[in-house]
Amino acid sequence: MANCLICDTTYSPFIDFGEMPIANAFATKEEIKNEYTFPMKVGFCENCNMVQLVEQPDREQMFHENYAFFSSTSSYMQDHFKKFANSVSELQGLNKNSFVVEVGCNDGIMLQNFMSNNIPCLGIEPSENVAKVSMTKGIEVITEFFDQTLAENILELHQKADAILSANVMCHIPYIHSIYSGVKILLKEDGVFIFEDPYLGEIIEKTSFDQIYDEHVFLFSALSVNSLANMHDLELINVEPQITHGGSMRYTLAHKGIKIVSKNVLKLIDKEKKLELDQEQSYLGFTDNVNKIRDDLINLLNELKNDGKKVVAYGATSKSTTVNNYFKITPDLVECIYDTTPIKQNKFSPGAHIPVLPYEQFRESNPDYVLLFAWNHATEIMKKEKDFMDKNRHWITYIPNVKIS
Ligand code: JHZ
Ligand code: SAH
Repeated sequence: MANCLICDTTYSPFIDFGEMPIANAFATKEEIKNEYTFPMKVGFCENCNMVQLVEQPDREQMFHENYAFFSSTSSYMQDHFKKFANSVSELQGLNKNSFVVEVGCNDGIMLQNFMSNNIPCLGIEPSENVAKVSMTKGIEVITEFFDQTLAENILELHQKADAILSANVMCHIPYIHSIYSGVKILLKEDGVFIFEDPYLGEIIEKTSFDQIYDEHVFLFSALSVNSLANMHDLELINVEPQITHGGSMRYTLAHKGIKIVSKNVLKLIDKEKKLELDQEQSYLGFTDNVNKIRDDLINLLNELKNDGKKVVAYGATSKSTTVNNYFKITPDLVECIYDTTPIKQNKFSPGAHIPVLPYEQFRESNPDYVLLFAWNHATEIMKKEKDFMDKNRHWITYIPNVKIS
């Protein structure tokens, strides 16, 4: 039994992944001797509808000066955040007198667009190495964790915000009540708080279990975000599905009673109730679905190994840490992972210790099969590798089920 991080109700986990390492702790040979692990289990709170990790490592173990995820590694995501920023500017009529705050700005992939339109902005980013990249783009960044106290400090130096934005960050924060309290005091009367995160409905429908790892403490739905917003006198006023990260949802919140609530909100809440995302029993088959993918993938990898085929992987994602460790994929099944991120290269993947090599060596490795860990970027990556992946070379994907193409 565990207590809900949102409403303190007790609940039981519905899936147990066993011991898991830090998803982004790519390690040297020395470092793998002292790898940290934690028991990774996920549960559903029937009272407030939040799906959540039972335990999460301390935030400093995940977000620090050697954080391995740099947002701008995908050109599709660069375009996505440009459109996101433009849509906020239009919605709020932003100009040189406005103020935008982004929580978890990483390398500046979103705020660079406000900078180039002369809209004043501030990034909050505790991971110093990625924050530095933002700063080199001229963005003002506070290298601390956002919470209520920081919101109060920001208000001593700045005006209230017309828009508080965040992408793939809110679902990382167990002390979410302090975030919402901070938003409540930092947001102008007619301001908006807009954030997006992987969407629970998609994760259940596609069995995209690999969205579950240390950083993702919450899997949000309109139901759970609505109930959290109400606890802070905020109102969920819009929901917009996104195709990013395998299926995300963008939530717009405002002070209660100030803005018109879109019909989309009630529609999505109704849909979630029809799908029974508000009932514990809906989550009970999830483990069986994950284990079916595991058995199919492990059987395929063993077959390929016995046939003497060369199998490598593409994209040392955070998600792949769950896949490799829960499925027990070892370097004799997948020789190495190619990735474009320098800080991950020439290190070992967390827990499974598969070598991560520079992307530049991918083609010369001459693989027969390529396991696509960055499946959420499939369109971008498959287009980029189209000339190389000829009829003798195949992609392997595993969400929603194992497929060779
Ligand atoms: P990607 C991270 O998840 C962590 P990850 C975090 N918790 C989160 O929520 C999302 O991001 C936002 C590489 N790559 O985006 C770069 C190539 O090599 O799926 C990355 O290492 N070639 C904050 O880690 C990885 O793949 C390419 O052409 O699961 C992609 O990681 C492309 C496009 C990517 O996020
Ligand atoms: N928004 C980017 C980055 C997501 S990575 C994108 O969508 O690609 C998640 C980021 O959240 C990390 O850079 C991490 O350092 C940051 N983060 C974690 N906790 C935070 C907090 N309390 N306040 C601000 N940023 C935080």
